[in-house]
Amino acid sequence: MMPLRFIFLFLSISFSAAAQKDYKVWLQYDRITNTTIASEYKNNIKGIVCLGNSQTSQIALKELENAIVNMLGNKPIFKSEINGENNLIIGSQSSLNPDFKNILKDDFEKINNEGFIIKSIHFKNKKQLIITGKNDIAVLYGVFNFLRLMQTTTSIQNLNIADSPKINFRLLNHWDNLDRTVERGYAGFSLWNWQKLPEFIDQRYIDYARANASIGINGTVLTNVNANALILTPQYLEKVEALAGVFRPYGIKVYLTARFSAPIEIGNLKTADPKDPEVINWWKNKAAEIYKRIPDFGGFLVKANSEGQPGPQNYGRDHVDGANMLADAVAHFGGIIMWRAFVYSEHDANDRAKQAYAEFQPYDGKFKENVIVQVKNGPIDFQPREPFHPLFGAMQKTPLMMEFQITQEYLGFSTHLVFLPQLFQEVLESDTYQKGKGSTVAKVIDGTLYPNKLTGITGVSNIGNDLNWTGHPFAQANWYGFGRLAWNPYLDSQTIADEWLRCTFSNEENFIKPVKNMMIESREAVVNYMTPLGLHHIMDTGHHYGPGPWVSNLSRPEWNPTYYHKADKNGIGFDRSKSGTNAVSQYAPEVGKLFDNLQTCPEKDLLWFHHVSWDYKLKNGQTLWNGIALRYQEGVNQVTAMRDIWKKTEKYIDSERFREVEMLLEIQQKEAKWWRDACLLYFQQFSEKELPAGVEKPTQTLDYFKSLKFPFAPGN
Ligand code: GCW
Repeated sequence: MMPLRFIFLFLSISFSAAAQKDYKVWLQYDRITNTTIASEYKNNIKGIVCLGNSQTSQIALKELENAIVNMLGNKPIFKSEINGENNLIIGSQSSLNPDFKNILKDDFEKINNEGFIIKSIHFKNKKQLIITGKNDIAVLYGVFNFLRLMQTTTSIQNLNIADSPKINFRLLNHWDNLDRTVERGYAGFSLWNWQKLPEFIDQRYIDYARANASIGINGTVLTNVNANALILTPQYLEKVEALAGVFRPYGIKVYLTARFSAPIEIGNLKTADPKDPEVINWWKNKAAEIYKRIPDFGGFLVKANSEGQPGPQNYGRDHVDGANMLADAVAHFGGIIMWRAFVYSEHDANDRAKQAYAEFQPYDGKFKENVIVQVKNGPIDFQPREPFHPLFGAMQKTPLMMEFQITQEYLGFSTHLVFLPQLFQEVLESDTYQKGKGSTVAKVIDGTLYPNKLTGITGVSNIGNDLNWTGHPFAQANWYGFGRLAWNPYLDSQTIADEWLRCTFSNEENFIKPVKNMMIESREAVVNYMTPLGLHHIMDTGHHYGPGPWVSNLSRPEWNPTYYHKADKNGIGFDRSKSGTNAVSQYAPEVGKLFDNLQTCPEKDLLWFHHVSWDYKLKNGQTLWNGIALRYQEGVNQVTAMRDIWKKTEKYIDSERFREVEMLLEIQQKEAKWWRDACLLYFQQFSEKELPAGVEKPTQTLDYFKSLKFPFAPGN
C-alpha cells in the first residue's frame, strides 16, 4: 500500500501533468514516434545557427531547442557560425551573408514585412535549411510554422515556403473588466492581474504571448468594449506599459478601449463633445501620454452610442466626428482607431438587422485614413448562424475589420464543443457581389477588393485564467483557428482541424479522422439543436444560457426572442424580404434577389428572411413544422454521435483530457435535449401539430423549462 505522502506527491505530479497537457495548448511538442520521420528531422537538423541576437531571436532559438529536445529526444548542437551541412539557420534578411541574400533574392520579393521564408538551399555543395524574413518577428513566425510542420510529421526534406499574412491587423479583443471579470467569458477570470502589475509579471503573460505569436496574432485589446475610463489613468497605464513590454518581443502590440466620456470621467471636463477644443486637446494629450510610455501602442477600439455606451451622438455629432477626432489624436504616433459598427437604435424597433447598415453606409469614405470600422460577421449578434453583414458589401472607400466571437456567448459557453472555424469560413467565403461574382468577404477584409491601407480581423477572446485557458479543451481550437484564418482567411477549416489535432493530441490517423469529422460536424449540430433553418436570437435573457423563445417582456422589443421568430398560428420567421422589412435591399442585387425569393433563399437562412406557414414544403418534402422538429432531433443525435466518437479515442490520448471532454460532451447532450424540448414545446403551441416520428418526446413540461433561472450563469 503506497504511503499517504507518496499518494499526494503522485497526485500533485499527475495533476501538474494533466495541467501541463491542458496548459500547453497546441504547443505540446510530443515525442515523434514515427522513426522514419524522426530520423529525417535529425538528419536535416545536425546543427542550429542563430544569426540574430535580439530578444526575439533568443525567443525563437529557445523555442527551437525546447521543441527539438522534446520531439526528437536529442539536444541540438548550437553553432556560432555556419560550418558543415544540414544546419538549420535562422536569421533575418539583414543578418544573412551576401551569398545567402543573393540565393534568396527572389524569395524576399514574395513576402511582406511579416512574411517568412523556409527553404532548403545548397551553398558550396552543402545543404542547409534556412528560416528567414525581413525582421526578427517574421523569423519567429517562420520558426513556429516550421515547428508546426514537425508536429504534424510533415517532411522537411526540400522545403520551399514563402508565406505572408494576408491581413495586417490580427487581434484578440478581450472583453475583460478591471475587476478581472470577463464579459461573456467562460474560462475563469481575466489574465490581467491589475492589482499586482506592473511589478509582478505572471508567467501566463509570457505564455499567452508565445501562444499568440505561434499563430501570428499581432495585437491584443486588453479591455472590454463596455469600457472603463480608469484604464486611461496613469495608475493603470503603467500596468499596461508592463504588459506591452512582455508582448513586444513576440510581435504583439497592445491596444485599449477608449470610453468616449473619459474627458469628463477622468479629465474633469464638462463635455466629451468631439468638436470641443478642450476635448480634442484632452485626447491629444492622452495619446501623447500613452505613447510616451508605449511607443508602439496600437491605438483605440471604440464602442460608442451602442447599448448605452457614451458617444458623439450624445453631443449631436456623428460617428465620423467621434472617430476622426480620436484618429487625429493618434495619427502622429502611427496609431489606429477601430470604430465598432455594432449599433442598433433604442427608438426604431423596425428591424434591428438593418440598423447598422443604415447608420454607417452613408459614412463611406468619410473616415480618416487611420480609422477602420469594425463589423460583426452578421447583422444581429454572433448567432450560431447569420447571413454575412450587409456592410461587407457596401463600403468601398472605408476599410472594414471583421469581428468574430471566439468566446461562445450564443454557442454553449465553454461547455459545448463547437468548432468555430467552420462558422468563420462560411462567412469569409460569402459572396458580397460588390464587384460581381467572387467578391467574397475575405477579399473585402484583406484588401484584395479595394486597396485599403488598413486591413484587419479581430476575435472576441475566449481566454481566461483557467488552466486550459479556454474552459473547454476543444475551445483552444477556436482560438487557434481564428489565428490561422487571421493569417490566411482562405484556409479550409478541415486543414485547421487536422493541424490542431496533430499538434494538440496525436498524429495517429485512427484518432485524427473521426475526431476531425466530429469537429467539422459540431457547428451544424449546434445550429440544429439551437436555431435551425434561420431561427435566431431565441436564447434566454441576460446570461444567454439556454433557450428562451417565450421571452417577450424586455423593455426593448429587439431584445425579445419573440421579436425574432414571430411565431403565430400561421407560421414562423422574420419577413425581411421586399414584402417585409426589405432588409434584403441592403445586399447587392444578386444577393438580395437570392434571399428575397422563397425558392432561391438558402434553407439555412429561410426563417431569417421569411415568415412561412407551418405547412410550407421544404426542399426535402417535409412540412416546415416537421422540418424544424426533425432538425432539433438531428442536433441531439449529432451530439450523441460525438459522444460515441469520443469514447473510442481513450487509447490514443492522455486520460485527463479524455475525461474532461467526455464529461463536457455529456453536458452538451443534456443541453441539446433541453434546447430541443423547450423550443419544440413552445412552438408547438402555435403549430398545434404533433411531433413527427423520430423526434423524442420532451422530458419536461413547457412550464418547467420557463421556470428555470440561472442567476449565477457565467459571463453575464
Ligand atoms: O453580444 C453582445 C453581448 C454584450 C456585448 C455586446 C457588444 C460587450 O451580449 O455582452 O458587450 O454584444 O458586442 O458590444
